[in-house]
Amino acid sequence: MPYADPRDANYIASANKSLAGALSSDYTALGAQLERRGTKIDDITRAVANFKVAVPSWGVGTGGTRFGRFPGPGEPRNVFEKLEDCAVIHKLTGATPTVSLHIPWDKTDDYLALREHGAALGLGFDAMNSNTFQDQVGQPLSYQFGSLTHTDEAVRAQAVAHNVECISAGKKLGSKALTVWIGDGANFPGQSHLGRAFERYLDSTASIYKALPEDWRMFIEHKMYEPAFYATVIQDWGSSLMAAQALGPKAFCLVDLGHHAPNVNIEMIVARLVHAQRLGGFHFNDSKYGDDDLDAGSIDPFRLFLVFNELVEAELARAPNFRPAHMLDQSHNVTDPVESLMTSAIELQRAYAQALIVERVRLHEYRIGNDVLMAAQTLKRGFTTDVSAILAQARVQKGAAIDPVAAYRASGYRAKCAQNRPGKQSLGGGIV
Ligand code: LRH
Ligand code: MN
Repeated sequence: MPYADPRDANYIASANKSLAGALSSDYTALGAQLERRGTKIDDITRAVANFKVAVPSWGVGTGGTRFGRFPGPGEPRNVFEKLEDCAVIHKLTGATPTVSLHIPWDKTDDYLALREHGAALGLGFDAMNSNTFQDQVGQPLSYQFGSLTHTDEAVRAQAVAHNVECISAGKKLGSKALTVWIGDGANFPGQSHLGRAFERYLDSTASIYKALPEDWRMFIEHKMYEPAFYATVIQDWGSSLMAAQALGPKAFCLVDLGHHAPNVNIEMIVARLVHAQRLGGFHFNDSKYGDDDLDAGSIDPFRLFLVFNELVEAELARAPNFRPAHMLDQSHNVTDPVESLMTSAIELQRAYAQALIVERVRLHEYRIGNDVLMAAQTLKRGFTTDVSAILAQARVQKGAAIDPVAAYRASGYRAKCAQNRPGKQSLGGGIV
């Protein structure tokens, strides 16, 4: 298969040629439709073009479950190759200029060289992710019974030191945030003292908080269950908010969409965290049952739209301290990770554009008048409007591809990687 670098601007321009005509007529038609609703399409396109979401470094390799992992061809073998794949995603979508690293999965002995490699690829670094949910080879103390909340002070100190190490790596990379997700919890009633475990969490994270540079933020990520199956120390947004408020103004709550029980009203949680001025950001993905880490917008796009509806309401209200960091956090077990991450970034832009075109003056009137049906219909009209032309136009304005997946497939990038990156056949379980 002939190969063309999908990151090359000329390649992208040539891939767009045959699609430009159709896009222009679709864009004009949608523009007329929105004009009748009092919305200027170019304003929406500009906002969508400014929308950014970080790619998880751990998402460009093939993911797995505890039952197994089926490595795909040409997987990245180290963080430098991961960045090359992330650059493909950004060049073809124009929406993912930063990468969120996970330590020690992305540990390297030369973070400045990594920063330069990223810069050469047009990439920066988003929140750093610490990992005290796995034991590393040669690690003195195990995290089997917890990390930041372990009953043994020495294990807690080891976990704190790891987080401080992530901050120093992030400083070299130009990152401005640390995401702390821990799996600490209990599998059986009686196994741990629920109150004291939380106090140990506050004590340990206070030490991490002290190590944060002035312009950094700390994102606390809650999760209902897994790997703990009875009680998780930071199980829900309430525990996360209590911790953020106890730690200080640099601590915020991060909402991973998959970390809630089915049918939990996540947009309501977002509205509350906006009100509390503690919404730090998101790990976007989708799920039907548990923390399935499926592609964003692939299972319940209406729920994603309702989350972005809250974000647009907060934006329009100029909510104080409102600067959410958007990140994807997905595991790609049966698709090409590059295709899934490109598609997911675009589904976030779709939800954002749909929320931006909602006729809010009309919606407000129906709400005040308790015209319930028309209020619901007016909101839903945003969701039922096909905004694909706006998303593609925003990509063109960023020098990206009108049809990223088609351009990616036609480039032969994956086949090239399969050639250049002889496979590593680690068939074990686990997400990476
Ligand atoms: C935990 C989580 C967390 C990451 C991990 C890869 O489920 O969402 O954000 O550290 O996935
Ligand atoms: Mn997550």
